Amino acid sequence: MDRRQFLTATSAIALQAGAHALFPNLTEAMHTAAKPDFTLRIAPVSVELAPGKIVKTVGYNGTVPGPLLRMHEGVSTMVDVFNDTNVDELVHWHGLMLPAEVDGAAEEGTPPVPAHGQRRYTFVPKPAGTRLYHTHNAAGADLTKGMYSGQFGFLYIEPKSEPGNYDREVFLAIHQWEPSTAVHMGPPNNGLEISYQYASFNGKMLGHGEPIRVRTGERVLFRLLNASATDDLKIALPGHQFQVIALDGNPVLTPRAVNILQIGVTERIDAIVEMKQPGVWIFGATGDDERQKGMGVVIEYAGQKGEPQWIAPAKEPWDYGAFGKTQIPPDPDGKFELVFRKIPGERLRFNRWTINGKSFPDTDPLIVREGKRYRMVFRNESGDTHPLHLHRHTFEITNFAGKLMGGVHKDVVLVNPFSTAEIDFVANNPGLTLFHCHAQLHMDFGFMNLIKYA
Ligand SMILES: [Cu+2]
Repeated sequence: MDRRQFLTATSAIALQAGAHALFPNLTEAMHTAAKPDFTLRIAPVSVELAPGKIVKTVGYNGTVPGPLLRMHEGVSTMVDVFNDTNVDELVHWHGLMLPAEVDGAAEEGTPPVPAHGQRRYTFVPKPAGTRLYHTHNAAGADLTKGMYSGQFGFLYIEPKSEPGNYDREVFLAIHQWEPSTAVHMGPPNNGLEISYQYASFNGKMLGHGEPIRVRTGERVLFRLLNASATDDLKIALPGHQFQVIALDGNPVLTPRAVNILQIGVTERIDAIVEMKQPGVWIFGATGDDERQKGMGVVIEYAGQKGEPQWIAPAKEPWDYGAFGKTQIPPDPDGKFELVFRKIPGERLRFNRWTINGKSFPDTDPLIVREGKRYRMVFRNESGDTHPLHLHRHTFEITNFAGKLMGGVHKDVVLVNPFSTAEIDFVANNPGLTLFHCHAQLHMDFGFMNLIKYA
């Protein structure tokens, strides 16, 4: 470095230092303005489900589930997403009422987070409650992608005030791992189905994570998420009841105690459990096979020891109507009758799915007018259950399996085999709106449609 270069360098440093000294608040303000509230990094991750059982997948910030994002209702929030993978990604903010440009579905026009690139999502989170974020990529026949991967996490939107009638909250996300195609299920000419090798609560197989340690008399609020790519689940905690207070994060009209929780893909259940049966228990899937694959977590009371106990609960039907009220819903302004059918083994040996005889993207979009109330009538003419999800809007279940009801507001409804469900929603968030079956295997093979505002 000659003398001239030296002077230039030192004066630049002096200038920088001087600016900091003169305008400390300004530089700090500039820094803060650019600083995101959250950063998510999509990257390969190894998940140790149990000693020696390591699954390689893609997740957020090196953990599965991804970090719990706590946002505040109505407060503008910035999330920087970095994508360290070789494929364009999409982060969908599930259960939020967002503009289509940030909702996180390519079909609605949200731009992707480019491979080895980044993108900032800025939005005002609402409504309050237990939400989630997850990839909205299709997987198709590639069982490492989409929701088969570890790309999911809780997003909790704090309400402006919360009654908080519990001692503590525990977030639990359930996932299934190592999918493979299986031909043994369903009718003889059925397309390929999926079966899994392992399952986990919060990334650990039953018996391999830390137990949830509780004290007698404690009221624990479980916020549960089914983050399986394809399967609806039933879970129980022997000797205890679940006081269900919210479904899909929205408080229910009639909180009610049940012994078994049924939870469809991406559904959430908020339920309080009063700890009054001292012991060491398995909180897990009612199916023996699923528990053996790891679907569960140990609940350990203070001072109690021994093998975790499982007692099979008596069968109990799941009925959304139990958490609402019987009512004749007001007539909607418009009605869409939608029939769901399966065409066996037509897409890459997987089943093709149709809505009124057509598969996405060859479906006719549903046209709505802002401010009007619409009813969607789901007729499931297949032997599978379907978790129907509506983006960017909340709906009310107005008929479940032929019974009129109200008071239950959700963003996913699990429709039973050869059964029906009806939902009402108000078209109050203009922009392209996707609705689809949330089972990855169904949405990727035609079970999807768009709602357009006139
Ligand atoms: Cu489905």
